[in-house]
Amino acid sequence: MKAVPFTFEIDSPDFIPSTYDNHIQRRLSSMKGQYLDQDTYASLLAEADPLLYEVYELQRPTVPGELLHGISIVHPGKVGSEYYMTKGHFHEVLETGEVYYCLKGDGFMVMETPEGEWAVEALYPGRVLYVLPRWAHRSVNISSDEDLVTFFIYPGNAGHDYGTIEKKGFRKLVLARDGQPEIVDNPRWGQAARP
Ligand code: S6P
Ligand code: ZN
Repeated sequence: MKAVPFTFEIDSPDFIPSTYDNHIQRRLSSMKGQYLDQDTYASLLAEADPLLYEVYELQRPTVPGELLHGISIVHPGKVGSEYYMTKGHFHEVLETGEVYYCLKGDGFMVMETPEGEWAVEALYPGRVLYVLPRWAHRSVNISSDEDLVTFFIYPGNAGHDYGTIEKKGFRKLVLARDGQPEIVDNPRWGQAARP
């Protein structure tokens, strides 16, 4: 791990950073229970396990004072009428904020608190989004042909709680209707893990 100030560039084709430590790839199989159309999810998975999104992380100590950062790339695609999206998570240290800066593409950040507040914010190039402490967050790519690329940065000690979303899902979904994204209530909320 570098012990001097360091930099990286993200202007290379496909927005892959010039330097990174971890390359995380998440596939359809990691989204069990999250998509509304469970039959389509199962039939797609029976044929292939497409890559939904990738994260390039710069490794730093997971302690207060450090800032973890990197690039997230959600590819275009759909499961039924629901767009490719990230798993989404709360931070383990719930009172942790996170900044996203959209570099490319067209999407939404779906957010909610444990108390049931929700918000959906557009992501487009040049837009900065501050995800408040306590808010779970999931990026959704609503483009039919372009990656959704964001730079993210958050405190080193935040940790991740994926389990709550894996079990319950998000309260809101983004679905395509007549070619346009629509925010709808998630009828499976609270039981996402159930087949
Ligand atoms: C981490 C930050 C992003 C996400 C990435 C993938 O706190 O929010 O780096 O990790 O967008 O999403 P997920 O939900 O699979 O971690
Ligand atoms: Zn996060």
